[in-house]
Amino acid sequence: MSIQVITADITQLGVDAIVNAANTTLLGGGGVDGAIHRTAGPELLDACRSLPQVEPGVRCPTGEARITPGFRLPARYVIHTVGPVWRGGDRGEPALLASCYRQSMALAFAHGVKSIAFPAISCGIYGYPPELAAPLALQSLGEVLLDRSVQVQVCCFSDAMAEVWRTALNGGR
Ligand code: AR6
Repeated sequence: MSIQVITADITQLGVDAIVNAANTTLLGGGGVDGAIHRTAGPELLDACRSLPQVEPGVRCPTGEARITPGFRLPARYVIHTVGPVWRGGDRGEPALLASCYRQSMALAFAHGVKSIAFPAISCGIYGYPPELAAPLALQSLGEVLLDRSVQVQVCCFSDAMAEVWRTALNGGR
């Protein structure tokens, strides 16, 4: 198992799959979602729109994941997952965030992905405190990565965010 923390624009990474921190509509938004759709081109929106709705307007419930091609991105696939909105931590947020990482990795394994980059899911617009998200995410990834040879990068958008994740990777030290 290999987990690395980097500071980069996830849309520029030449990995097999990048993960999108999307919303339940899967029809785009701000933050990393907006950047991924802009770089992938309009085909990505078409591909998302063609995914089935599980209830009106919802293509991916919170905590779940869906996969599409990457179109004009260097990455072959985009794995779209929907993190929880932070509401104080006692509304199931940790379990939902852990589920995002697990379901994204399950899709990656099913598609033969050998390298994957995650953004800091929920740590932007959705307000999840990075100091709480990072150890939880790394633990979830560690559990599914046992005995698997997949390269995982956590792609932070700032050095300050990367520092939080590196501290968590080093066991909080
Ligand atoms: N590369 C890597 N990380 C990025 C990039 C990028 N190009 N751009 C932003 N980040 P956010 P969320 C970081 O808000 O909190 C959207 O509107 C950002 O600095 O993108 O899960 C969706 O449609 C932050 O650290 O995702 C949803 O409505 C992290 O990515 C909502 O936002 C996640 O921030 C999801 O909110």
